[in-house]
Amino acid sequence: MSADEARPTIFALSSGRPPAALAVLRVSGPAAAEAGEELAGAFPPPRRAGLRTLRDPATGDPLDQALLLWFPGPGSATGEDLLEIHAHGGRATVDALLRTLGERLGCRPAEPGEFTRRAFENGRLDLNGAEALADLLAAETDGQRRAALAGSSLSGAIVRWQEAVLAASALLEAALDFSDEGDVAEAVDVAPLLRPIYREMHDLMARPPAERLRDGVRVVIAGPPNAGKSTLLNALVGREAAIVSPIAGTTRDRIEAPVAIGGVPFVLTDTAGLRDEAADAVEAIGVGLARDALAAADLVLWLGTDADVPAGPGVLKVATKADAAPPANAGLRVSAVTGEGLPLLSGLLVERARALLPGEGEVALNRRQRELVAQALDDLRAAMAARDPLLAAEALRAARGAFDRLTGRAATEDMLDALFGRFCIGK
Ligand SMILES: Nc1nc2c(ncn2[C@@H]2O[C@H](COP(=O)(O)OP(=O)(O)OP(=O)(O)O)[C@@H](O)[C@H]2O)c(=O)[nH]1
Ligand SMILES: [Mg+2]
Repeated sequence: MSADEARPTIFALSSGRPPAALAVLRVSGPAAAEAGEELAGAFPPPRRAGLRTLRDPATGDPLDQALLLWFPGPGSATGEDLLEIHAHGGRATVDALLRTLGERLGCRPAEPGEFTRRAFENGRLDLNGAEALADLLAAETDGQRRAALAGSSLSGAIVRWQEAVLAASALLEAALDFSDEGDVAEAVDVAPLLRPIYREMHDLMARPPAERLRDGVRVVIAGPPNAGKSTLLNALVGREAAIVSPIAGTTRDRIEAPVAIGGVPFVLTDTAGLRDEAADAVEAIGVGLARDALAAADLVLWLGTDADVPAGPGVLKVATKADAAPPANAGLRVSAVTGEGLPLLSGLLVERARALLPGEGEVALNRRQRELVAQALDDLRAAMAARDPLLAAEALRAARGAFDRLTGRAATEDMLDALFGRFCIGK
């Protein structure tokens, strides 16, 4: 029995939770054909839909009428034999089909991300492609969706980098092979081969990180007690996320509210009012948390006086209670009561946030990718600077190792578990 035959055949509901008009079930693995034929009889030709009656193989009872799609491996999404069943999406139908598949020898329910993991293991996509796919499935805004689509093009860039480094390595090895002992390949200069990809990787590192688009731009609302911070948060997110009261010191914890404004993902954070003399120990803790939040913010909405504006970039001054009180600062006047200034403030936030996010359709690196690209950049720099071709060859070998970890060719089990665990069952 080959290793492939030993692999369990997995199945799952790949579409959303029933009831729904349709349910898409997928069966992948060496026993997919056998299980499917017992269920549905002869398959339609590969990659063509065919209507079949599905039957319980034990009793012959009809279970459903469904469209079948047959993708023989290795040219399928998972790289192995893959059957797609487009059935009716009622709960009882889906349950009956899953139960029947589960009772088949060699078929077991798939774990989260297992279909994608098999695609990765069978070379259908690399680790970056899998990450881009996970981002695409998690995308809630248009920008996230576009970035996820752009992310899959990183794999192509890495192939080019690998080729350039391999060409440089070959040049060095050849020179080392042919040189005399005393005259070690002084004429070999790999820099012209490496400089273009070095520049490309360097530019990519300078771009805004992918996490900010995935997790949202962090906007912290800060200022003295009773300034109207919680009221402003509620107005911006359009729901009562934070308690509002006329008592100074109402907010003690950090309150985070994710929201999409103008298609841009934000996490707005309401904080305890900043004052030196906190009323009690709990408020003092809240003030400490507020200062931490300020330090980690991408943007700050400052509701206090001009004199107290916190240091750092990305501070927008906002003068609240425009309907009732004199402005606290020279910033934008807003009122939660009349709505004055709120659309303008939302617009300003979106404009500032866009500058902090990856450009539309641009590849952006996530933390894992940045660490590995940074390592490869160090190695390339060392290779270009090395006078000794042996050292240069060694540095290029290290760069190739970093690329292998980037594509997942040298990925660890823990890393793979963490990534594929992000997927839902059926993907
Ligand atoms: N007239 C008017 N009152 C406002 C406005 N915004 C907030 N308030 C009132 O100001 C008081 C304090 O509002 P909060 O939003 O709780 O203020 P805060 O800055 O979160 O206060 P702490 O959490 O205690 O630091 C409440 O009574 C609000 O109703 C506004 O735009 N106009
Ligand atoms: Mg508050």
